Amino acid sequence: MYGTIIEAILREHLVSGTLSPGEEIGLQIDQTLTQDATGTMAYLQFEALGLDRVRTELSVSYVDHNTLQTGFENADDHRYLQTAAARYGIYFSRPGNGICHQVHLERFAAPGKTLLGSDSHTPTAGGLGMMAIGAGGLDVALAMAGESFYLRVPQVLGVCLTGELRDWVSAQDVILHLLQALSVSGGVGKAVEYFGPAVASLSVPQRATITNMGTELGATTSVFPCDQRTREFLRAQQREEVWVPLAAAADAEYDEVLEVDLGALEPLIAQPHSPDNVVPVADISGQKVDQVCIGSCTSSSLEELMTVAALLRGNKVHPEVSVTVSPGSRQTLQMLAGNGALADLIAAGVRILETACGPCIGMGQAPPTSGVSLRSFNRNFPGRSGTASAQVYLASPVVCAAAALTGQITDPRTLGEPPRVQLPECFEVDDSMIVPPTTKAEEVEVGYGPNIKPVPTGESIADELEAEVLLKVGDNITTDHIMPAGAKLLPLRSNIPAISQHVFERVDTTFAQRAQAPGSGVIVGGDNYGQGSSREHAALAPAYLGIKAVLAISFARIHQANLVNFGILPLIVSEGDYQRCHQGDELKIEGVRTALTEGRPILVRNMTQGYEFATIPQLTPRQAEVILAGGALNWVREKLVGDD
Ligand code: MIC
Ligand code: SF4
Repeated sequence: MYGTIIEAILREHLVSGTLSPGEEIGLQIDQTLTQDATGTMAYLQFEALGLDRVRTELSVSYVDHNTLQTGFENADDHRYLQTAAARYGIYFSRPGNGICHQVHLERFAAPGKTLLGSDSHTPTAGGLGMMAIGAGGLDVALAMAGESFYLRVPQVLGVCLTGELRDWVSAQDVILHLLQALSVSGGVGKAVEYFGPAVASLSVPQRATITNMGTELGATTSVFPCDQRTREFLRAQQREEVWVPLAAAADAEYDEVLEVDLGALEPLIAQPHSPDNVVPVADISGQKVDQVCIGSCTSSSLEELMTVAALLRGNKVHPEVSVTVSPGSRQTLQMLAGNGALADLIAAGVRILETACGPCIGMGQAPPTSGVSLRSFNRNFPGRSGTASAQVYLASPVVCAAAALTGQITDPRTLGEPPRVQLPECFEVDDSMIVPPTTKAEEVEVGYGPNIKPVPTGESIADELEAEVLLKVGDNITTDHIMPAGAKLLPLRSNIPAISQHVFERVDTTFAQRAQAPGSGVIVGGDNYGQGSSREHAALAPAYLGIKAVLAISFARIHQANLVNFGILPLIVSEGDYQRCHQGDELKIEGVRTALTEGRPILVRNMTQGYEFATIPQLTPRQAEVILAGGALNWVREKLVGDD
């Protein structure tokens, strides 16, 4: 990683450890962000640390995921978040102000700084040269308390961009191309750094689309250089003062290099049910669609939505297609309203939704039974849309707009000349929906509604575990499988006892009940277990049900850290042992504490089948201490007491 931007930012923020790939380091975090679906837990955990004020340079609390308010629960969460923000010195971006990643890019992100966010798409801010990383809420709470953020040093994958995007080809096609090449686990343990002559041809919002969806590669983060285009963007946001030039050294060494010729790309589309199931749009054109949703933190910038509006101007959406647009931020919505593009969308028959995550996280707009939905989003995991039988496809906003007009998947190149939009020199800056920290914090009373329950704390792990394999699942299991979201469940994010009853319900409706009865159990998973969202509920809720360990061939980064934070043992098993183990098998795991202390493999006896196999705890020495302490909150408390 010598000479890379990633190395420079890591070095400048290094608190402990050395910069060799795979080693755990402690990083100083400059900024944090949270959103409402993960934020309530993060702030409850921050409160449990007993500090008066955050110790970061800047922390922002956004409300964007759950804005439906189908009952008092959300409204109470919003009140809690707003009062906690005021109490602890945090900026509060009110519901309606936009999706956290879009607003952060526009208003707060700063090149060369570190950002930790309790949302997996936090790397969006890498589009302007920030080292932005997604994590569980507890890690963000600890960063707000001034503690280091721990991560394994990633390898640096350098992506050299050459050529220039052709007509109708978008930034989303660049990342869909990478997903096709590398798969949803191709970026695990890596950070992606873009360089090359074509970087300058991409605007900051285009770069942010690419870094945003870099999350789907499993990458720790994705970063673009900070150049004159970044400076123009920051100037247009009236924030030029945060600009600093950032580029890799001429002799920079990447662990791996991949070249992408932008000029060779064509419009691409991810088919159900994985973002890496990518084919050229032309290959499946003619497939009828029932729904088109444009928006999300991936592709909802002013430029993209103006292009969509220009394409729809004077036309009507297909009568059998329900078309929605959710602008990424209030700034974008306001500017679309001001320049007439919003009127064009409305006239074309588009359903305009709130500036929020909306359909992306199943908050409304569930497709019809077996319906085909085309979305400019980043994830099409099974059931995430709210309809189990839906077929969700992912593509760029122009591909979505083309289908909105024709009623079928359409290669936009068949539509002739693309619309050219003229972007204004300046964005309309109005931060009135962002409440800054108050100077009278001590007078603020934090409001807890009845649905906000305390965060359960873990117990230190026993030396001997006897547990049944409650569930065996395959490869690439997502946190949407483990802890589903959507309109019914997001209101329960502040209530672990209630939400835990829904763990794995899309896979096995009996899971929660079966897990809770004995009070201990293990899960067996394949490759890349826990990919996707950063939601710590996918660890916290199983821990609440009594899950003690997950045995998997490999783990996704954020989920592995969340398991450790809540005291669940992540154990690596070989492919053969994975195959051999069955659901319902009784396992005996002995000498756990000694093995963890000594950093040794842990032997597991399969009592049902009568054989023994070795597992490797996937833990750094610090993480072993955390598991021994019964989770990160206990570990930090012990550490703070020890420091006194
Ligand atoms: C997602 O896109 O899955 C989410 C919803 O934004 C999650 C966070 C959450 O589950 O609250 C993420 O990406 O981390
Ligand atoms: Fe929101 Fe979807 Fe982005 Fe997650 S991926 S932050 S749900 S818009």
